[in-house]
Amino acid sequence: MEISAPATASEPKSPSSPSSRRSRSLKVLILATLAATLFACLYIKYNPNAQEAAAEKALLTPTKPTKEPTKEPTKEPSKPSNPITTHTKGYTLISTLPHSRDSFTQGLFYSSTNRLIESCGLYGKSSIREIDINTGDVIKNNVIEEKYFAEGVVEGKNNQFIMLTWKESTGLLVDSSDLTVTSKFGYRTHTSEGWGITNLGDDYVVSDGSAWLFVWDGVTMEEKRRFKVRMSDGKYVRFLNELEFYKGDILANIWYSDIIIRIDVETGIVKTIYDFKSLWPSHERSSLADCFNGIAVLDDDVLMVTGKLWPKMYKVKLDD
Ligand SMILES: [Ca+2]
Repeated sequence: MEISAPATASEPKSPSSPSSRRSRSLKVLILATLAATLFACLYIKYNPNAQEAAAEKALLTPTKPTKEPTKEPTKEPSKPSNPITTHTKGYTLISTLPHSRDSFTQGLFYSSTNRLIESCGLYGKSSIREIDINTGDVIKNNVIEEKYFAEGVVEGKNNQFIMLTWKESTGLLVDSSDLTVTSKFGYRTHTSEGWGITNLGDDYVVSDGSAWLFVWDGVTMEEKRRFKVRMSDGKYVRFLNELEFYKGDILANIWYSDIIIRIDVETGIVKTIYDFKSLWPSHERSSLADCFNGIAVLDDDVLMVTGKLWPKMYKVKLDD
């Protein structure tokens, strides 16, 4: 009986060198990697859920920013396609009348019942008063609480006047018949201050000493929109103070200047600068007088203007 030697499992069926085995293993590895990549691509391409998961993973994976975020806008605000050109104009003086020297004028308006109403500032001295339109005499004066520095004032709804306060973020509702404060409301602005207020249809426009104007809803007193006031070249105009609605636009005193600007309410662009430097030239003023402030429209064309602690009020007509 012939006995053959048993073949071992580990014995190669054909002889090969170690280097050729490594080369073959490498090829297998490369082919396997290519096949896996191809499979993954096809899987993602034809599986929407996988695409979504891949996109979400990319969003959630933090990436180091390549540069610091821009803190300030680098571009100027875009100019309107049909820009308004700012013009400088003057005024015509009609007449003058006395102005109480204790009037630190913050707001001035002429009511629908033909009453000239003025608000006066300073802590402990703030008041709302009615002035005789013919003589300049103070007919009625109501001093308000010491903690409030009165600012702009305007005619409101339901026989009330609305008066702002400087840093108290509080609006005062004033009974128009006796000028007493009947209630209050809170508000917020860009600077947290209140400066000027006037009508805009059923709503109100408010300034806060910055370049912003705020449109408040006439019923809720909530802000509906805000816009920045700028010259036709794009430069912002700060320190907007007392306001007045005039022929569809807004007039504004600029704090510590002798000009009144006329603002387009849709674009915020200054249409006209009215130069009042000659009204009471600064070199003629006493040291007691403060700045030009206070605008009231008496009728279509006639305005009353004055200043804080100024001895006169002036009826003027703006040049066309
Ligand atoms: Ca006014």
